Amino acid sequence: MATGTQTFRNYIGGEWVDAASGETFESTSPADGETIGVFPRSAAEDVDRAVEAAKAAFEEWRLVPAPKRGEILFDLARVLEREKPALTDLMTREMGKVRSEAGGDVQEAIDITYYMAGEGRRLFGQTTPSELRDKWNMSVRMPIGVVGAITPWNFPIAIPSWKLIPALVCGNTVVLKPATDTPLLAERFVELMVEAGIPAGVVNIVHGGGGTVGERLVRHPDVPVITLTGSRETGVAVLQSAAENLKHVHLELGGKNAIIVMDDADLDLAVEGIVWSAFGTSGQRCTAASRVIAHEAIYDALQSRLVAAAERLRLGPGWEEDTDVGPVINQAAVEKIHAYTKIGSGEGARLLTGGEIASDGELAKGFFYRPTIFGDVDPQMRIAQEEIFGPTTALIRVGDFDEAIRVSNGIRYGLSSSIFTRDVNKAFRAMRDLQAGITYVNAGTIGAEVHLPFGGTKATGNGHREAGQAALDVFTEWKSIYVDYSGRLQKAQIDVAG
Ligand code: UN1
Repeated sequence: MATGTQTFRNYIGGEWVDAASGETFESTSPADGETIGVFPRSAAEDVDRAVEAAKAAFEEWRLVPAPKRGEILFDLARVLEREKPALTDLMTREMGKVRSEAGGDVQEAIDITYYMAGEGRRLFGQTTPSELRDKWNMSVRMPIGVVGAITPWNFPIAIPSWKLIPALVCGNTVVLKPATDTPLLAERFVELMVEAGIPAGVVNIVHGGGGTVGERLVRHPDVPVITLTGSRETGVAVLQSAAENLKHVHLELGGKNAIIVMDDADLDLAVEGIVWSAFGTSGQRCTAASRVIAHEAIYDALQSRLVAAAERLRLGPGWEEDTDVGPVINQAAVEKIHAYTKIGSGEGARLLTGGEIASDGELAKGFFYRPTIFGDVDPQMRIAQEEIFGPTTALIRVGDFDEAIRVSNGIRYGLSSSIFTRDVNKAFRAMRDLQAGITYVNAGTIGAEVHLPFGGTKATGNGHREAGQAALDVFTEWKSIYVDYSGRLQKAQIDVAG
């Protein structure tokens, strides 16, 4: 796959084009600073052209029978499978995650593409009896129009696929604005869609920043649906900007997910689950476990095992087979993560391991941060309340199950949650009482599968879910249809006698 100083373009109305201004930006690897490619720095006029193309294409695409739309997506799934090794390799370079996780990211896209392709032959509505004789009642899902998809860098293939694939099978067209940290992965994804036979104008990609491209997409009157995965602050701003046009807005925002470890837990399993959830993807998942709530009876044992496990993790570029933890995405991320280390120490939490930028040898070329664990953390400290989005986790000691649930829920977010226990009653109470969109029992906080709804409560979103059947609700609007075949004017609620 070509990388380096190659210049890439936007894809608008079936053509690869530069930004109207001719301006560009570079994508570089967070592991070693290598240039990945050069991309158009687009502006409002590029978005306007893409929306115009998507709007025109919608009139054709919405009429393509859904099973046919599904068939194109089946072809896309096969193309993605063929390209999985190349996309995986590129992801270790452009985004930085380790090879096995990069493969998982691509696999999520393959999974949702197969799942949603099948939806082309379902997209079920309802039929229901009428209260009147000789009358037919049903509801159908209607595509909405142009979907503006704004995607993050942490799942550079999976998250665009969660948004684009269901949007397309439902009959919408799309303008994708990918994160400026991972433009080549998004560009390759769109190239593969073109290869699979998605018609011109149905999918468009416009590269550039949130303040220009994203902002225009969110305000554009011909984009009725916005789907965003990003920070809480961006989500609030998007919701406000979109309010003027009463857009449908789907938001997938932050998390401050906790793993509860009870006194009866399998501690070895819990340690594995915590290390995977806190330090996998260098902690850069919305679902990452940035808090560990430990029962006081096992707190000390858990702490020492966790610290030992974290110190065994090897930092390095994602493409090296023996790397456990890759880089974080950019300089700003390193600075933010390190600022939180200082905040945590300043608040009186005990830094047990990590807490520093890793710059020995080759690591100096990239953005590496040592897996960091704070102990004796008070649930109200900032490091236990705010999303850090890095390899940092906070150990909190609790006295019993009820306190564990209270602490887990005592945050503004509600994405993922987890409990390690062998007590089936406690497990079921946790499943009921944890205020989160996702609860795991005897597993960490990461690892959602595509055929269940994904998203969270409270400040994690605005009530929508992506993936699974729930995604169809984001990308369709219900229409209720009444057909009267009595040949008479029958009045609902009035002519109901017999
Ligand atoms: C995200 O971090 O935004 O469950 C998505 C998981 C992954 C998806 C994470 N399947 O951690």
